[in-house]
Amino acid sequence: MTLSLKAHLTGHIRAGNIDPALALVLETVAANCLRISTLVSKGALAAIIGSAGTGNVQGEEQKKLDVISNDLLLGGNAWTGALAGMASEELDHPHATGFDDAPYLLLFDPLDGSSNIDVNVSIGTIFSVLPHKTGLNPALDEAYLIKGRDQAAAGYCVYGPQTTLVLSFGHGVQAFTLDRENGEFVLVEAAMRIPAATKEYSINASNQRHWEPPMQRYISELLAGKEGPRGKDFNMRWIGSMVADVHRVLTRGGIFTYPRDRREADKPGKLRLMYEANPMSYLVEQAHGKATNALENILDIQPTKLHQRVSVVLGSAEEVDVVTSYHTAG
Ligand code: P6P
Repeated sequence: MTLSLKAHLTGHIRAGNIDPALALVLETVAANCLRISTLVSKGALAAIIGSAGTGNVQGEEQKKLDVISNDLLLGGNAWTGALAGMASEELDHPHATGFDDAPYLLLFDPLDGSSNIDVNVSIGTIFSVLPHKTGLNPALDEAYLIKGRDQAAAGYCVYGPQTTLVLSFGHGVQAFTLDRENGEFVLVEAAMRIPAATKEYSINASNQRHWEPPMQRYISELLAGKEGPRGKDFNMRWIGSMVADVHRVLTRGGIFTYPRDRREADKPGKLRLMYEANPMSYLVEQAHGKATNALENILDIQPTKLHQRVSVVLGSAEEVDVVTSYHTAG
């Protein structure tokens, strides 16, 4: 029996596992991801390739699809009455919906991996749903500074050979693949699980000389293969889109890391905590993996800034434990 996203959510509402407002948020995000997927699949035919000629709060050049996806998610999620506000990688500050008493906040990276857009490599949308603490102004950053462990839900949509939506609201991790013939996201995996052990790692090896010594030690041991201290050969993958690399880890295991870089002492890492690391870490833990900043669980980090960055080590528990042990050893 094929189960659509709506049927899946309806079953969990009936079982008392999710409230209707949160289910509505997830359904609306999915509908907007479908629209983004359609645009992405058109590429140059839709005149949406290339730079928008603007920059974002991260100091990064915005691609046209970054801006289009961001606007689509803002407009497409503002009307439901379930969200008090939204925060985006592409916005300096949050956008209040006007429903100030609504129960949730939505945070997103509208198009992760946009440097891959022009070369037809998988990209995606990453989202996090936080509880809205009434009394906190949803137009201000501080309403969003909630630990990742307290997320109500998290997920991503990867625009690749298939368009696949992966999400969790605390009852494991489910995957839904888009059936373009009827516009439905169909359940294809009811419980994604990351194997504890792996032989596959994911890192941008060109930064090797800038890593801290514990990370240099860890990666050199993987490279040493079966003759080295790990006693087995490893394979490496690096797509350059977190959403695609993490999807592979959730699907077949592995360890993904973007460690802090000694070139930028003021930045603890490249990836953003609130709308990249937290949602992915929530999914990874729900799938029996682990996610740390090489020192502590990412989900336990108390945010202090909306766009703060973090070092990320996530995936198969055995490997995350090795990396964290090297960084916390006296
Ligand atoms: P690099 C994409 O820009 C991103 O934020 C993540 O999706 C990805 O994992 C990382 O940066 C890639 O960074 O330095 O390899 O280009």
